[in-house]
Amino acid sequence: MSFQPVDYYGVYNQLSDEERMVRESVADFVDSEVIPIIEKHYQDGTFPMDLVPKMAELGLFGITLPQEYGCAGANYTSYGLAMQELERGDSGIRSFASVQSSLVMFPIYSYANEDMKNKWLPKLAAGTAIGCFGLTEPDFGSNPSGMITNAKKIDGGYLLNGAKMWITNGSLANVAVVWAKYEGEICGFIVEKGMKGFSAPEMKGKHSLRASVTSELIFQDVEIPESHKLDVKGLKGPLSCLTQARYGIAWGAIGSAIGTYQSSLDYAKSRIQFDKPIASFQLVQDKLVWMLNEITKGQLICMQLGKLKDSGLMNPNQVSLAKRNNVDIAIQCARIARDIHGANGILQEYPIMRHSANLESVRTYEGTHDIHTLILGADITGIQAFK
Ligand code: TGC
Ligand code: FAD
Repeated sequence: MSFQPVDYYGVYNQLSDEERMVRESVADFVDSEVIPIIEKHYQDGTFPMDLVPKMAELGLFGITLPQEYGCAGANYTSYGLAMQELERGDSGIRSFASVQSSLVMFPIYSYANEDMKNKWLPKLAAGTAIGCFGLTEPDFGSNPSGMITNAKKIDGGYLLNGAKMWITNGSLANVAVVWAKYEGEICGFIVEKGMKGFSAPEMKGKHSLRASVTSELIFQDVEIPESHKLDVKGLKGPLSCLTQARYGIAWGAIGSAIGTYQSSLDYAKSRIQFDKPIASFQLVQDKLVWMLNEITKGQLICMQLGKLKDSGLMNPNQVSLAKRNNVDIAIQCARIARDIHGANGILQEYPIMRHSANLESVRTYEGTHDIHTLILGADITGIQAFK
């Protein structure tokens, strides 16, 4: 089913021609290619690999990076709009594009040498290579600075040992950006599929983000050439990538909320109880208005965040506010949508439970809701409350 865009405050009127074109082309792609097939993949617990070349053709991988590496060279508002539309389809599809763009292509572009950029960026942009990002470990999630994965110097490179967990696209990936301690400092390494001692078993049994592959990464004496080490030291390396990805998630969550809102509005107008559409009842209208109200506020946050980012004025704490707020309201929208759909709300014919379950992961990854509260708390009080 194709819906009219949700744009109560006319924010799309402010878009440039290019931004408008990106949003509309990704929206068409989601309506025609994602929504018809996603529920089956969700049920089967598979990622729809057929979509990868089509997403590449739309320029969705590394969309903000320069054309010399095969990328679209678009601005960050366009990137955000693309993420919004993808997540209107499914958080797993947006996750795939987020990881590829913000967590793999961004660090390779920002911190790798020219040979590595030329080797990987064009393939990642074309979707002929897939990437993943390994930061989280079994015992270090919110506190990545405690990681135990480590690199030791050997002749011509490094020996990598350790394990990562919860890694999106891990088993699909041809290349992994992996963070490990070297001489006590966090450093980044480019690890390639097929390197001896590197394996990426898939994690099974998820009730959330089922149309997304999640894996462990295991490193047993993996020899990494010197040229594969990234030129950045400390936690600011991975955190700089997370700022990019969290920015996309803030927009994406609004897409998910739009998905559950549109389905609710449509359902409320057609579902008859007591001889009237349920949309005619005040309590149902109150729920629909709450959803629209929060979506509109979330859109305004994202539009302003995009302007700040495109003008180089955005700071990471502003991204924390947007990610924290927008994911939270998207979860509440999914909960209200379930209510409005009655029993039908639990069926796979409607996108509600899928969005709702997906958002539970989105609330946790890229910094939990509470970690973003603490980031903002530290920013406004000047007092860190993490430890
Ligand atoms: P802290 O002392 O605050 O900072 C260490 C250094 O990093 C700098 N920094 C940043 N730089 C760039 N961007 C940011 N957002 C930054 N935030 C901080 C900071 O200035 C400092 O630099 P320097 O030069 O002084 O060294 O670090 P901390 O150890 O106290 O930790 C802070 C905390 C807890 C906020 C941080 O560790 C954190 O964000 N934890 C959450 C972990 C997380 O988000 N993991 C995500 C894993 S990846 C993932 O989930 C992908 S899901 C993908 C998908 O499927 O879509
Ligand atoms: P924990 O850190 O153990 O937190 C548990 C609870 O304690 C949370 O509620 C948290 O807010 C709270 N808590 C922790 N510390 C504090 C504190 N100081 N004060 C108050 N409360 C606190 N990681 C990657 O590196 N790459 C990926 O591609 C990736 N993809 C993912 C895909 C999925 C589907 C999921 C679910 C996760 C993914 N992650 C990935 C991991 C994700 O980033 C972590 O799960 C997240 O950072 C939280 O870590 P944790 O699960 O270990 O929770």
